[in-house]
Amino acid sequence: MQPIQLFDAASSTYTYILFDEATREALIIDPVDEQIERDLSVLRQYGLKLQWTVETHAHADHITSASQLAEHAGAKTAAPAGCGITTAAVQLEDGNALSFGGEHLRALATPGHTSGSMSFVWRDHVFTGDTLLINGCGRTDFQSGSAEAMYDSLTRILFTLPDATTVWPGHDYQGRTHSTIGFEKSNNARVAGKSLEEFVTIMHALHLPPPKRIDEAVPANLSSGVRHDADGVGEKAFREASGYAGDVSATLAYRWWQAGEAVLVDVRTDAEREWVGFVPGSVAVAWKQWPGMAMNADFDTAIQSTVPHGKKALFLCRSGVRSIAAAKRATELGLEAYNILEGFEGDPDTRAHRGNKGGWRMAGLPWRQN
Ligand SMILES: N[C@@H](CCC(=O)N[C@@H](CS)C(=O)NCC(=O)O)C(=O)O
Ligand SMILES: [Fe+2]
Repeated sequence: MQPIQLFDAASSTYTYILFDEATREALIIDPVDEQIERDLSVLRQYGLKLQWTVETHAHADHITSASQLAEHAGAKTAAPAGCGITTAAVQLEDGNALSFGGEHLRALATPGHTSGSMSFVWRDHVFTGDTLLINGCGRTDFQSGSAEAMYDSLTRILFTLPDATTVWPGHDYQGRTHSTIGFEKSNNARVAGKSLEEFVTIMHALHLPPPKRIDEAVPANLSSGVRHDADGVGEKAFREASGYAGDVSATLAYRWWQAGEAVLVDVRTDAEREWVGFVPGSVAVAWKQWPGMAMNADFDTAIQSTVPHGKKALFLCRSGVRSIAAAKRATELGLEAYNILEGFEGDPDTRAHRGNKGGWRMAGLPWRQN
């Protein structure tokens, strides 16, 4: 069985789709945001259920579609732990495996292009990202790259895979599609037969111009592809509200929470969290709104003991309705309370108007299913 190889001509990036033939569960490696329609149609055409989006590293030349695929196709996001992609649901360590149906993809730490870069092994295939390229290798001059680490990753990690292993690179700038470990070990112009010193000299002499989109791509890729200046979901996505401190985008809420300024309170029921998913580290205080019920004493007691003095309370529900009610009540109790716009799942109508940008999961922020 072969992986499906797809190409983005603008960045010369290869994206790969692997799947289990029996269950049709699939995984995508290094998806490109401009190609989301193509990728969704390939998934449909093959009848696949996308389980995972996987990054080989935080790219500097294009933006990933991981967060969009999480929303549109229900995939979970995975990325190398060392890449600082804080929004990925699974932070991969060397040797970890991702399962799709009865198949497994194994992560190999291969630093060098960036310090967190990984390659992935599936059956007798290896997806080398920008570590090993055909007759080349990824550059090592930015994003904590290191020629020494690259030499080690090539010679001690990738070149110890069986010679017949097919190599599927993250890019090719000359139209080549794949190679083998055996061929690269004996023919790769940068590394075959070269000492560490010779290799480092070659890498330091490359003097490549920086990727054109680096300033835009790296920050977006550190959030699984969410652009921070995107309409309505940017860092400044805050608006005042009456009866509570304000409405915030999921992305801004996440930043406040990560900075330790706020407590994230999930006001959905246990059943919703179990079925739909939850944010690891959030506090569960259900908001129960029965018709005719004036007060919610359990909520009052729980919320007062949950949010320490001086911290903001951020309320999250399914689509942003119960969280407003909870924020208003918390305000009456003396808290600085915010509603997270469009909740955990987002509101499909609002999303359509905004170009599908609302809600926690849509923003590519971390979440998990039991
Ligand atoms: N010209 C491309 C950048 C190409 C580039 O720097 N590619 C990186 C991968 S992100 C690389 O490692 N290239 C290796 C090489 O060109 O030898 C752009 O502006 O986006
Ligand atoms: Fe790269």
